[in-house]
Amino acid sequence: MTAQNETRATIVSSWNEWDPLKHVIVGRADGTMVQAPEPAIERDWPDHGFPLGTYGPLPKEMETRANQQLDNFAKLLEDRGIRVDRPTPLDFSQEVRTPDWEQNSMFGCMPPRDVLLTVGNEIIEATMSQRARWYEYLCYRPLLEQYFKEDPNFRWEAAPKPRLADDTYKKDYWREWDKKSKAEKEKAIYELDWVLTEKEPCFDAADIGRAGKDLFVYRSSVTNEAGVEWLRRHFPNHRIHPVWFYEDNPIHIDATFVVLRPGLTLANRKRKPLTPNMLQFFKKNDWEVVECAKPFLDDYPPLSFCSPWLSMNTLMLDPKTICVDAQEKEQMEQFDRLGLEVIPVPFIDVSAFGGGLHCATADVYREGNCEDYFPHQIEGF
Ligand code: ABU
Repeated sequence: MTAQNETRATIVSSWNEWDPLKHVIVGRADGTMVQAPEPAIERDWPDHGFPLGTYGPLPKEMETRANQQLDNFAKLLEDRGIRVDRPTPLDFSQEVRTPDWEQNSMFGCMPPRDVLLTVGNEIIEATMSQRARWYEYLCYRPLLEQYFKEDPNFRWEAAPKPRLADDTYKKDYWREWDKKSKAEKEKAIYELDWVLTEKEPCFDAADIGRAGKDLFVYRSSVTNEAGVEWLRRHFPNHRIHPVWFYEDNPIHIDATFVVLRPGLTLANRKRKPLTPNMLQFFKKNDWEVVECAKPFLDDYPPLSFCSPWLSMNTLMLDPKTICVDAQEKEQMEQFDRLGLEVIPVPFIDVSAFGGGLHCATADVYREGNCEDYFPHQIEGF
């Protein structure tokens, strides 16, 4: 924490993705692993030393570069008067277990956005849906304990820990997926036939886009229908909108469909919305849906499970100011044309550690209240 921020009292509150940001968590790359295989995912990167079935730490020189970029980003935020806290990494190479399963490794703690969902004065630890990420919340416990002591109004919540036993997953999902024809994969996309069953609620916090009273929840490969339903029951005063898109590797709304600020969303140019009435909903409320620019990369970078669409994975510091990965020239130009002040942030080396600028952060405090940005609701959305 810088001297100017040392006195900022802890208040947990954030209702959306754009109000002035005053306090944020920025992740760390330390010890991040190429995860061991499990029913939810299998990494297969033979050209980079991790063929199917293998796992281990990402190379040290990659970790050093990623941490340099994360530290520089944290400093940039602090220099703008934003308080920055950091998680406490664990030994992610350790084997973990519950009574239901054993898993040969954990993952890391670069993307706090995946784990922590801030809605108003509440932070929820998401269920997560991979065994390697089941214990990831522990990296944030020192901070959450501190916030609990310092802010008497902070509501600290944890969604029900899923058992992630074998029946949480469709049997042999990935082997069956590889055998599917193009038409069968297409069918799976339309039917939301992803690896999770509906045995228990599962969601990643990064599948939720926050816009005051309205929360948009991506029915992705890591968030099932029961997860959406849990969120609906947990937030009775919000309107929960499940959304889905044309994508065969669906993960996280923050590289898919981003509510940028009142009246403006950024839509992935490839992952077209499939949700009935979704675009009409935004139109009816006078929100513009802008297709994102062409990303810098054509394909996934080495050892990364994150797509080139991290180009859209940005952090709003206030409704006019946006942090963008410095390599994404076309995306920055588009934001410039949309009237945003763009802050380029070198972040290319962080991708393999689990995401971009939005993933690498979790809101603790933004000014502002819970507003209704969508007074015109549409039946069935
Ligand atoms: N955590 C964001 C990853 C999204 C993507 O790979 O497209």
